[in-house]
Amino acid sequence: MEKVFYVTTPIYYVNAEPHLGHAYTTVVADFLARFHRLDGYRTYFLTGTDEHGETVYRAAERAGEDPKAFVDRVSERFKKAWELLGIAYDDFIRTTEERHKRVVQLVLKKVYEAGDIYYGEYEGLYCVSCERFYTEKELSEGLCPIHGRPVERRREGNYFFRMEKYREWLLDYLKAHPDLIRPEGYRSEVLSMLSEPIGDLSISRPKSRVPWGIPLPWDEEHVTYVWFDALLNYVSALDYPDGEKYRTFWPHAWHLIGKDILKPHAVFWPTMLKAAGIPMYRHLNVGGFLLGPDGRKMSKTLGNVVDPFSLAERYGRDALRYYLLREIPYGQDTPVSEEALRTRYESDLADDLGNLVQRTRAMLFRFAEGRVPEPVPGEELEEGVGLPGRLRTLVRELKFHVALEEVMAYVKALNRYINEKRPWELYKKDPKEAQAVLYRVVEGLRIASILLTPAMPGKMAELRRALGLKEEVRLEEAERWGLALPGPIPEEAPVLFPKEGKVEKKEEKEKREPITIEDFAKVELRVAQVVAAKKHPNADKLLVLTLSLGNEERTVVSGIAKWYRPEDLVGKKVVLVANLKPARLRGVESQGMILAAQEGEDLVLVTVDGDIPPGAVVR
Ligand code: ME8
Repeated sequence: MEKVFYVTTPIYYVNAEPHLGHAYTTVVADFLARFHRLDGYRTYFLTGTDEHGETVYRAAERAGEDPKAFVDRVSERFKKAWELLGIAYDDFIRTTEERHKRVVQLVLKKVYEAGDIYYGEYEGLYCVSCERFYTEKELSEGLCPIHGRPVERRREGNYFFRMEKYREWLLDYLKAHPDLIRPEGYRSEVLSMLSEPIGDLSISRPKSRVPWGIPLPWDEEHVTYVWFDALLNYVSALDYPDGEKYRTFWPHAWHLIGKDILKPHAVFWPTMLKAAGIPMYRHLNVGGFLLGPDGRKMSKTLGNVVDPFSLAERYGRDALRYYLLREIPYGQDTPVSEEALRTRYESDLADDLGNLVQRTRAMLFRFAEGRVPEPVPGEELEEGVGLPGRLRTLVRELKFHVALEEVMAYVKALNRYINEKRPWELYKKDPKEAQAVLYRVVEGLRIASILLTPAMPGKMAELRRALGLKEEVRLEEAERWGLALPGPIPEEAPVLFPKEGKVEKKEEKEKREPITIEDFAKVELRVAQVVAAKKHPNADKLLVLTLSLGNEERTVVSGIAKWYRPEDLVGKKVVLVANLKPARLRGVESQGMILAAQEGEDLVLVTVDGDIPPGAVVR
């Protein structure tokens, strides 16, 4: 099989800022492009902006800008957004570019000369936001089904494309290619659209009303309808008709769209292709809607959009990408929220994956001299067997959320593997065996990191660096065991997915090496009674305590202000580390430290159960 892959996003209207809905489709496309590149495909990834048409023209008017200046500016915002999200497109097409206009005029001419375009009068119901006419039946309670806004009855002299002529052909094509439109539900929708006449398509607008567009080559008084113009971006960017890119990539085209633009892509576009003598695309992949906090489609018209810029800034681009891919079953409408993103971040990324890297590094330092140990044969975990192959299938079937779930199940299994093997105990009996366990974990992480690279390219490169693994990878390397080479790991590595407090705490729990009773005896613990407590003069988080040890008093500074009020402490019997070297904390000398137990955000002091005088030894 020829390994070539071409993926496109819709070209977005520049009438408003990019939001999370646009980001989603673009992230999916980038994920697919990266996945295929990693898998050795010759890959081409196209995105861009749709800059003609009435909506854009009016938006420019509202902004009080010249249309060209307006589209230049907003188009840049899309580029900026994609940069922020780590979108590695190969080309960004703008429909106002010469290379695009040329192709649109070429195709128009071809179809016109073939007799598939004619002039006529049109009357219909038009939604200005959608830039399209609706039939009575398509409206929802008389309103635009997408925007919920009134439609206008319009009568115009237009040129028409003989779309109906190709309906039977398209129906047959769809039946012969059951995987053309995916997921299945959208295919059925299209089949039912095609089960009755679709009519011809108006493909021009009078210049007098919409001056912002590509003129028809044979009639300068009309500009091309924005959809006939826009759809052609998918081939104009490849230098249709005789570009090398067109020949290479077009037969492998995967279009990604949202379900709002199903009809243009599933009906207009194939019939246009047919009329122009261009072969059909390979797949039309249809995503569902991201729903805003109000449960409605996130859209600029509805004003319920989530800003991808600020989410990427706060959680990191890779975490946002992961969230979108992991949370949303492709094709289905899914509510999205910052809260759900935070939950994924904390549980999947910080607790499972990030923590696994941290504890592995810590154990490599303790039990393997800070090195990746000698390779040992064989995967030991069921979850890891055949994983890359399964992933390939899932990704090609658009089941991204399941694919990521499977990799994360493997990560969880690696954590369990450590817990079961207990390298810290094993090390005492059989250091070699402890190192073998660690090698398997490093290998597991290497493999998981490759599989997660298309979703989180930056973080996974960081992960490999933290374990002394090579950063550049190929998918097939995830299918081979034992590629992690013995060698030192870096002394320092940033926490992959920092989470205030908790990540470090967990780490501390596991960092402890076994100690002897003599080691423990070095610590002098005593019961101490709080006789006075006040706020630290220079630090909000600290309290200054006066403790009685019976025949001696101590001043101790303690970071418990968040949990205890000074007045509630007086009289409490706590446990003091009495032989700790004194230290100055924000200008106050602390003569020891009191013990507290902490879990996440909760903290309680260790107190003494029963009657015993201050100064008593604790052991
Ligand atoms: O339709 N949920 O551009 P557009 C999921 N220019 N995806 C969403 C979304 C949401 N709430 N909101 C937007 C156009 N999208 C035309 C396309 S292509 C030749 C011309 C995504 O700016 C989704 O992919 O309105 C949808 O199809 C696309 O943005 C529409 O972008």
